[in-house]
Amino acid sequence: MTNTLFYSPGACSLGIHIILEEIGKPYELSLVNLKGGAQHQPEYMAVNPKSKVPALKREDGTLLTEYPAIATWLAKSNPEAGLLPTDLEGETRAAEAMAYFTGTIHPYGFTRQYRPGNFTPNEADIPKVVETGKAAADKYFTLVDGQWLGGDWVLPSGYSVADTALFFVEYWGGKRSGLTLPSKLAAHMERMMARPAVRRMMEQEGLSA
Ligand SMILES: N[C@@H](CCC(=O)N[C@@H](CS)C(=O)NCC(=O)O)C(=O)O
Repeated sequence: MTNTLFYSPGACSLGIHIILEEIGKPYELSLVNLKGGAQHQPEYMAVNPKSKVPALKREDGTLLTEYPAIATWLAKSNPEAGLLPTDLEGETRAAEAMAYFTGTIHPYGFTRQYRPGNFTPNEADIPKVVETGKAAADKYFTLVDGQWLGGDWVLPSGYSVADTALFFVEYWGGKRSGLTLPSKLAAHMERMMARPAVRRMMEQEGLSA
């Protein structure tokens, strides 16, 4: 048996898909059509009652959810891939970065834009919620850019799972929402898209560069 990633093309699960490609061991993909509402159908809810992707069904049959947890588990159970620092400070900084990208930028910058109805019961407020999301994403990107430590990757020690989490919000901002990414993040997104693992993920998910 192999690990199975429940994903939807272009959703935040794309970052976990990159990690699986970086590791390079066999895995399976299982499509959850978010646009068609498959996440709320009994078949997927029996797998993941949270109705979200990413979710990873592991070789032992157990399910793991939440991006930072899945990313950390994959990195630590495949140490030869070098996707997470092994020192306490490095691992903690990776957790800090992933928490911000997945727990702040994703919901308050992008879920607001893509699912505004989750944030207001009033139809008339929808355009305002979308605008608030765009402005928030801009502000968060500026903050991350301003705190950039100067290397090619999020952590000074090198490429890690934190880069995959930054990439999915950069991709949404730069390629889907029409935001202008600050220079360091724009360069990071390009660097990510040059990685063979990212190219393979994009091809498999049908995403354009
Ligand atoms: N806290 C979760 C959030 C996952 C999440 O929001 N996934 C989105 C796709 S990017 C989703 O499945 N949305 C479906 C829905 O809200 O109906 C994580 O970090 O993994």
